[in-house]
Amino acid sequence: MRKMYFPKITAPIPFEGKDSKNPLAFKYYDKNARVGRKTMAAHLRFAVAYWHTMMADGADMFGGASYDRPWNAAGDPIDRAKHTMDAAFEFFQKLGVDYYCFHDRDIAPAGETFAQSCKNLQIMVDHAKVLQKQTGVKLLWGTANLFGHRIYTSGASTNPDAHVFALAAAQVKNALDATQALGGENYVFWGGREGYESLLNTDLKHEQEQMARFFHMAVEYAKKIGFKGQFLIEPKPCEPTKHQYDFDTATALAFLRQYDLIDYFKINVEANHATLAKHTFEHELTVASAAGKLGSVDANRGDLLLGWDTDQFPTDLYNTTMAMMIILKQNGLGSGGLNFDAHVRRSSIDPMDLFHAHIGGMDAFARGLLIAHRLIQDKALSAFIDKRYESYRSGIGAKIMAGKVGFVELEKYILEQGMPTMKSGRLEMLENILNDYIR
Ligand code: XUL
Ligand code: CO
Repeated sequence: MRKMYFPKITAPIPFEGKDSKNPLAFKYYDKNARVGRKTMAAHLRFAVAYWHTMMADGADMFGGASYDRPWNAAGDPIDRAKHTMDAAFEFFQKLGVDYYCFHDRDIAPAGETFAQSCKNLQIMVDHAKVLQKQTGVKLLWGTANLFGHRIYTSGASTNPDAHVFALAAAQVKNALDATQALGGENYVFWGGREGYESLLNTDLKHEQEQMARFFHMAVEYAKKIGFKGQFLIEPKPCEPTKHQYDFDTATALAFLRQYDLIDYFKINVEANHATLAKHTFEHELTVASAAGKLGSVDANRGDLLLGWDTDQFPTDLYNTTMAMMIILKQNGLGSGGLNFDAHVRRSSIDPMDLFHAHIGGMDAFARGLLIAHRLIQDKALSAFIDKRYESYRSGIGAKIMAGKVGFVELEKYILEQGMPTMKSGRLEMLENILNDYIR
């Protein structure tokens, strides 16, 4: 019989409703309950992030590993990877999530040579195939770790050395093969070291052209192997690199348009990356959605008092409500989902904390979904916004929107009509309405 890694959980986490006091039960996430036309599971499409949940050890800049992780015992690296994956699928099943996400180097250890790394990945893809079949858990997205190995210190596709560019290409080729073999529904590019530290040693234009060339190669290769998943760019302004090229959603969209890549990519918005870019989570979601490019979400949060990517589990109902309003308004995330790119704190050493963390995140989003659904149904906020812009639906506003007037006609209009009258933005009233729905 296979070893159990979470023996204290003997059945999948149940839904017990909002009056339950059981910390190991969902209070809001009722997988098969319908909200509008879809089940909660279909709206939310939760995924577990393999790197944080299975691989993180609690280390920080000032100290080594702190977590107890029974699957991470010493021994042969492939055996350890298999134990880790067995533990992962036990966790997915017991938690009741349908998806997971990984980097190539999370699921399979790097070898002494590139060829060995590829072999290791193949072994672990075969292992994952069996576990996916046994459990029904699916791959939301795969990606390649192009930032951990020291060779990528000065970037992967943006590296000044073409030899490193080639290595990154070879690695992504294999990661794409792995994602396809496992039926991955998306493939993510997060360019942690695709940026620069100083212009004293950097040709910025050259690096951006390299990056675009790299993405075109990925598109070509996906076509060649018949990969139908969605390509996603995950913006972040900095960390580890000082100036990251995919700073935020607007920057990434402009890059994609400039280099004729816009048709092949959507955006994976991460909450903590948004706040690092001095945006709100909902700003980034809205910018992506307005462009028809919101593809998926890395669901987490930062810490107001800490200026870095703390990747905490999402618990803030304002954030999850706003996020779900944007997602509902665009009719869902398509092949994307809500991936908990989040880790427990250094002091949360017990594997059981992984359940508490994910239950909290899932309930926070389920609650956000329910609140957002009611807000939308009641037009509680949208009626105000609709009215705020009503002047564009008739008279001079309709003419502006139809392109029928220019500066000359508008000057004439003002000379005839005089000064506009001001209207209140009513933000305090709207905040109160939001609070009425959140309570
Ligand atoms: C890093 C980050 C990554 C990406 C995948 O900040 O978010 O884990 O999600 O490479
Ligand atoms: Co992320």
